[in-house]
Amino acid sequence: MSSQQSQNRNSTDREIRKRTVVSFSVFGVGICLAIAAWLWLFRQPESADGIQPTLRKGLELNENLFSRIYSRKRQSKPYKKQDATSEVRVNGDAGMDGELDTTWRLKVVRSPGDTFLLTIDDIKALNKTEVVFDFKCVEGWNQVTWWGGVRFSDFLQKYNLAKQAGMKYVGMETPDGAYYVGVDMPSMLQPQTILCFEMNGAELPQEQGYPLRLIIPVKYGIKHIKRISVIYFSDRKPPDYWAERGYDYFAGL
Ligand SMILES: Nc1nc2c(c(=O)[nH]1)N[C@H]1C(S)=C(S)[C@@H](COP(=O)(O)O)O[C@H]1N2
Ligand SMILES: [Mo]
Repeated sequence: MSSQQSQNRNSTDREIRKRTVVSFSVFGVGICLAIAAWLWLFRQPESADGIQPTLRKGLELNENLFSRIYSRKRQSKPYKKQDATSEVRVNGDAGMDGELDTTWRLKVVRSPGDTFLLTIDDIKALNKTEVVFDFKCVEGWNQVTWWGGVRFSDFLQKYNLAKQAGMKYVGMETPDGAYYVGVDMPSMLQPQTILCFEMNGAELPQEQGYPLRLIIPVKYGIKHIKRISVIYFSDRKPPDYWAERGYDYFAGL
């Protein structure tokens, strides 16, 4: 080996060693940063729903993105009535104690302090819309089900709630206030979203939300509130039972 060659080889070895040291240092610093970030993240106080504020911000960013991407034009896949199950599952009984009768009234809050009451016949007097869709629960089950009611958009039009339709959210509650949801207005105005009073062509059974529930095929089951008693409008997110327990507020499909 000439001295020139051995000098070249030495400088190559040195170069390799230097690069190895550099890459291990970069790797080490990376690991330290990751650990520091992890510690920082999990030392932050939890928010009310038990989720780290930084992760919560991530969820909120997702929500904003998705609510923009999915416009009012989005549709849930329609099915035929024959595809619908006759044994509809019953799931979720918050706010469902006892039974309701015809003394029930729907309270509509135009704005705080400005309300009016409707009977179920007032609602049935509007055009009926039927919806057959694949109902999906976040727990992992789904079933094709058939519902009847009035489009929420028709309801707003009939009761001159155009100004309210310009707000960002709709809030709904059971009579005892034990179950409550907030839904973004674009999803409420989607043509498959109905205030529902029928299932499988017959009166809505008690355990499915008699006399009135929400059917909103572009959302997971958690938003399909049974036994609605109050409807109100807001530019701020109404409280939401499952969002407070860590689920995504938007809950879109
Ligand atoms: N009032 C009320 N509505 C509710 C719930 C509830 O616990 N209380 N659970 C929700 C959930 S998680 C699902 S999956 C659906 C189930 O509707 P079903 O019982 O008609 O199948 O109702 C939704 N609406
Ligand atoms: Mo659910």
